[in-house]
Amino acid sequence: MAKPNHTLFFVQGNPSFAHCDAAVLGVAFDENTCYGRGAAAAPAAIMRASHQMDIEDPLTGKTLQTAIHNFGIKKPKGVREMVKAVEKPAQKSIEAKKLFILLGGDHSVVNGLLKAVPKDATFVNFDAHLDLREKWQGKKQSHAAVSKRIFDKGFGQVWIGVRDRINEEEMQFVAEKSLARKIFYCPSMPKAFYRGKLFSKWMQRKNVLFKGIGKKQLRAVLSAIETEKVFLNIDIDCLDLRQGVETGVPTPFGLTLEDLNLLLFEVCKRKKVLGLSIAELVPDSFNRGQTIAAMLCHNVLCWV
Ligand SMILES: [Mn+2]
Repeated sequence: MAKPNHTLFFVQGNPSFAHCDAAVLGVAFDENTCYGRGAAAAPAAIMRASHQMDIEDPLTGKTLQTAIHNFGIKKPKGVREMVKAVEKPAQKSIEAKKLFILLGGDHSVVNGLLKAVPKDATFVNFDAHLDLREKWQGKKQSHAAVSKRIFDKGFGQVWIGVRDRINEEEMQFVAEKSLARKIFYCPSMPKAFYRGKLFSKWMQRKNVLFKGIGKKQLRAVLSAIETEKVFLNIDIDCLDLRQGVETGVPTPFGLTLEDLNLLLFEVCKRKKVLGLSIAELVPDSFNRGQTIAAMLCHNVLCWV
């Protein structure tokens, strides 16, 4: 159950599900990581950090009025229990047309969404990684294979923030399934990027995102999302490390906070957002990453 400090934005109370506009579930689970641990502590840290924020929409100046039901923070033992813990609250929220906020945990928590999200929705993945491996370290439900699981279920996907180092297995899959136009890169050296042998073969030049995303790039991203309904799937490692977030698989370069915000704003404005997941955040002792994550939740709540 939600404890007083385990609520999103509101210190007291927990609005009943029937009377809420959105619902949040925390999943303290990081068993599926392959490098840095600590994401299990993120849900509580993000909720705590949210209490320190001014809850005003930066664009309208209005205070956030959304009633958010809290499903609490689950501590599942093992993948199967984790998937089950996510499935019911996700299904209940999405069916009742309430924005579902899932706070991981490692990225594998998204496996719990696959039954709940309707098939006519696109997963908009903000991630440094494609996560398109068939399995990783022998696990099909690894955080490094989560996009492949989404693909297997037949969902559309778009990736934003993917970096230079992508393995050949994933690239071949991208070519086979003609996914190149769905992937937007944040390479370390955008102009030199295409001289690299591996990349010139697979990728689309117009999909390289430069800092300070312009109208043209924004249009390309939006047109790659082919459905009205979307689920926003944020792996916090989409952000450039210099933005101050700690994460399980740190990857230099990536999206700035400004660009991530802009992309979220445009998607919220133009699409029907069913929910939002934030995964792979490792809370830091200065509360930077968890405050950024709380802000992202807040912004999406304001903009949908
Ligand atoms: Mn990632």
